[in-house]
This record gives sequence, C-alpha cells and structure tokens, in this order.
Amino acid sequence: MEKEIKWWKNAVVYQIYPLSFMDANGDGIGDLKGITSKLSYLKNLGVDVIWLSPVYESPMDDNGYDIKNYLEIDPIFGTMKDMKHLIEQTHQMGMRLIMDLVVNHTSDEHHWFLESKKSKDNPYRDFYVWRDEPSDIGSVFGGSAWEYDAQTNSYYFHLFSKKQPDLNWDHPILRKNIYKIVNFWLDMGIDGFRLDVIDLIGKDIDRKILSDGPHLNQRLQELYDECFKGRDIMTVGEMPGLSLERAASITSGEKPLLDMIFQFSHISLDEVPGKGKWALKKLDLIEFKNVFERLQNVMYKDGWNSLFLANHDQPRAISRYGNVNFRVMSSKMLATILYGMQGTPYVYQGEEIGMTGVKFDHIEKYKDIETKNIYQILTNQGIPHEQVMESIYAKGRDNSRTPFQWDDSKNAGFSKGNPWLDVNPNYKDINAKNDLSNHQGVYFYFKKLFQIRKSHQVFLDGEFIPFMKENKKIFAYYRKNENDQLLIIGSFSEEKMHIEIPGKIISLLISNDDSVEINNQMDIPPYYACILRIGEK
Ligand code: TEU
Ligand code: CA
Repeated sequence: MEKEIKWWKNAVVYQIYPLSFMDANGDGIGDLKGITSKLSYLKNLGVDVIWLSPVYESPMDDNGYDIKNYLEIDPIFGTMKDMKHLIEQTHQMGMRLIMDLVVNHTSDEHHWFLESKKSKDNPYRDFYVWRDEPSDIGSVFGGSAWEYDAQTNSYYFHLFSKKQPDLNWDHPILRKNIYKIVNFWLDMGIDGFRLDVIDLIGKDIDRKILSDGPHLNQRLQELYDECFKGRDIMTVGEMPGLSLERAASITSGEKPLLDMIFQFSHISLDEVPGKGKWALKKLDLIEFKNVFERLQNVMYKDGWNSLFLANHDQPRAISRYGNVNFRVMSSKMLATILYGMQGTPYVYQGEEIGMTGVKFDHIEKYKDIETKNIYQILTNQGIPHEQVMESIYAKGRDNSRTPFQWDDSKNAGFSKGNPWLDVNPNYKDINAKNDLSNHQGVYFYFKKLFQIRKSHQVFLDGEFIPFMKENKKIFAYYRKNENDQLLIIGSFSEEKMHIEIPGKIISLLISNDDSVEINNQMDIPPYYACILRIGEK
C-alpha cells in the first residue's frame, strides 16, 4: 500500500513572532487578538499551519523563550480565553496551530527554580544542574554558562542567558512534569509543537557533550511515548547541532521520534568557520548549493526536513541571501529555489511581502539580549563600534523582529501605541497594503508557488537532480518522478545571464518575470527565477 502521505509533508507553515505581528490593544506589543484579526490574511496566502512563538508567562529576558509558567498566557499577549479563541478560529478556517515548546530551560523566575535554589536538599534541587565549581563551557549568549548563586554557594548551568537555567533531563520527576505540560496543551487542541533546541535534552555536561548527547534518542522516545503517540499532530525539532545523518535517523521509519527538524547546515555558511555568527564571510553559492543537495539526498532516504531561510533568530532572507536593490525579484527567486525542494515549507512573518533587515544607528535601539551582550563583549575587547555594528546589521536577531509592516500609516499599522521595537523606516514603501495592491507583488507570487506545490506530486516525491552544479551564480535543479519532470532555476546574479536548457521545454509553471522569452537558449535578468516542465530529451 502506498505510504500514507502525512498532512504535514506538504503543509505551508507560517511562523508568527507574537511580539511583532499585530497589536490589537495599542500597548505597542503584538498580542493574540491581533493575530486572530489577521487569520484571513494567512488563509489567503495558502497557510495550513501557524507556528506560534512562545506566548507563555515570561519575564521576557529572551522575549518569551524564558518561561515562568507554561500553563498561563502572559498578560501582554492576552488571556487563556484569547488563546482558546485563536485555536478555535484557526481550526474554523481550516488551518492548524502549533506552539513553541521550550523545555531545555525555564526562566529563573519559574517556581521550580525558585525552589531549587533554596537549598541543596530541596525536592526541586535536581530539576536543574548545580555544581560546586564551574567548568569552561560558554553560554550561547556570551560569557560563562555557569552562574554563581550565594544561597547554596553553588553554580547553576545556563546555556543561554543566566535567566534561563537549563533543566536537568536526567531527573525522571522533572520529565514527568514536562509531559504533563505537553499533554495539557495537546488536550487543549493544538496541533503539535516546534521544539526549541531539543537537540540539547540529551546532554552530558560533565563530559561537555551538549548537542546530540548520549541520552537524546532515549529522551525523545519517552517524550513521544508519553505525549505524541497516537495523536494526529505535527512535531518539528530545532536541532542546530545535529548531523544530517542523525537528523535523518530521528525523522525516519514508521514511528519517527520527530516528524521533521530544523537543520542548520546552510545557516553557518556566511560565517568564518569556527568563529561564530558575528565573524562575517561572504556566502559562496557553490557551498550553499552543495549543502542543499546533501540535505535533499541524505535526508530523504526516508527522513523529512523543513525548508526555511528565515526565522526570528536569523537575519531577513533578502538581506542575507538576496539583494535589497532587487528586492521583489530576489524575494521571489529565493522562494522559488527554496520551496521547489522536497520538504515542508516554512514562511517567516514578513517574508511573504519582502520585508528586509534593519540598521538602527544606535545600539540602544536594539532589544535582543544576544545582540546587547555581544556588543558589550566585542567593544570591551577593543573592536571598533562601526565593525561591531556591521556584524549586528548582518546577523542581529532584531532584523527579523521589527514590527510587521501592514501599511504606510503610523507604526506601519502594527500598533496605535509606541512599538516595543522601532519599526523599520522603510515601511512607507515595504508593507502588506502596497504589496497586495500589486498582482505582481511578493505575496501573490508566494501564494501561486504554494498552489503549484500542492497541485504537483513531483514536489513531494520527485528525485532532486542538480543542474548547472558548477555555476557560481545559478542555483538550479530538476525534480523528477515517473510522471513529471520540472526544472527549477534561480539566478543569484545582479547581471543578465545567458543559460542553455537541454531537452524539450513543455511549459512554464511560474516565473518572476513573464517578459522573459522561454526557450532552450535563455537570456535572463538579474535574480530571475522560473519553474519549467521539461520533456524527455
Ligand atoms: O534558538 C536556539 C539557537 O540555535 C540559537 O542559539 C540561535 O542559533 C541563535 O540565537 C542565533 O544567533 C532557540 C530560539 O529560537 C531562540 O530564540 C532562543 O533565544 C534560544 O533557543 C533559547 O531558547
Ligand atoms: Ca498589545
């Protein structure tokens, strides 16, 4: 019997960063009622699943990825009633909603941690990781991963900010408490989870093994058995530290531990190897293409993967991989080469209208803890302000967190209040109202692309065959199965190019410039993209 196609294999997933999507009550902060008011905008785009970044009670040290109470909605976003209404409305419109599960760590204001730090024999002590002496493990956000606490003269472990103490997943009672939280939300009717840095829950800190630790599969198996098994849901694990092969093993087989993952091998290509994200390196398109070719071939023996270029942690895709001087063309080109591949497509809020990165003139304008920490660290090392700002302009997370640009009114129509983070000054030109007023806009191109994906089986099961593999400016590949053969072409060049296409061109499915003549010898404009149906030679 043909392998049943899981609904999430071809579902378009749209990530909402709630702080910045839509503010309904005018306090300058995005909220649940704001999201609910925009559901038809998402439905019309062709969205099947909403991935909602955290809205749980949080001190907002890391914008909600530091959770104080998993079972309550933070008042800045609204109430549990608002959340239930959002879930119900999303379902009524034929969409699904997954939430962000952040269980590698909690906030240091979570009552578990407040108890754990009280004494060494507190029942909650071993919910976290305490040692008498720190090791030399560093935090992702800079500095040591250990923080001294005088109350018990000990150090606690925090891979992220010191207000995000890591949970001790070796503790069975902790795990049981996590499963209760997961089942609480699944029983509420959400349709699954994006699992935050879930590659870390198998860590062995004393052996300094953090990602993909010795206990990872065991932890994921128990989580699956206790929570996910038997439910018609979707799970996507954020697993920055996993190899492709391990990622494939976790998402393959009859009962995958997770349905798909966010794999990061394409994310580190524009940083100096081993020096981290702030050490900038020009992207080499050949490397970029090779990573995706490996992803397409290794991952899909029988695993499954997500297709993404952007999220709330990454710079805006156009500014990073495209060209803001060819904003609309390169937005569409990136979408074409990304969503032509096999995998579940992810859109990050604003990607569908060509939103770009931001350059605030003063560091005080930036809100992200990671950016503020690195600014202090690098300038204290004597690196000039201008050089540090170049890295922040290129890689800072606030690039993708500026308020959604709905129209050209005050605050881009995001809020009647004073936005928590400044709106990108280019909102007068770049906004949903402008983009949707033009049928050649980015939104309608994404919409058509998703319609094409859903109406052609070859996107689901077609073999990935590179084309023009050695070309430094063109990303092209075939998708081929027994009934169909498509050629997906994307130019990363700001010059015109001439390309030769072998075989019989049967039809054009989509392009970002319909004035271009389609034939076997094509002259294509900068950032041109198209999908062609190709017959046998
Ligand atoms: O991000 C995990 C992760 O990989 C980050 O270290 C990311 O690569 C980095 O921020 C890029 O500069 C998840 C969440 O997506 C992120 O927003 C949180 O800050 C982090 O975990 C801690 O929860
Ligand atoms: Ca609000």
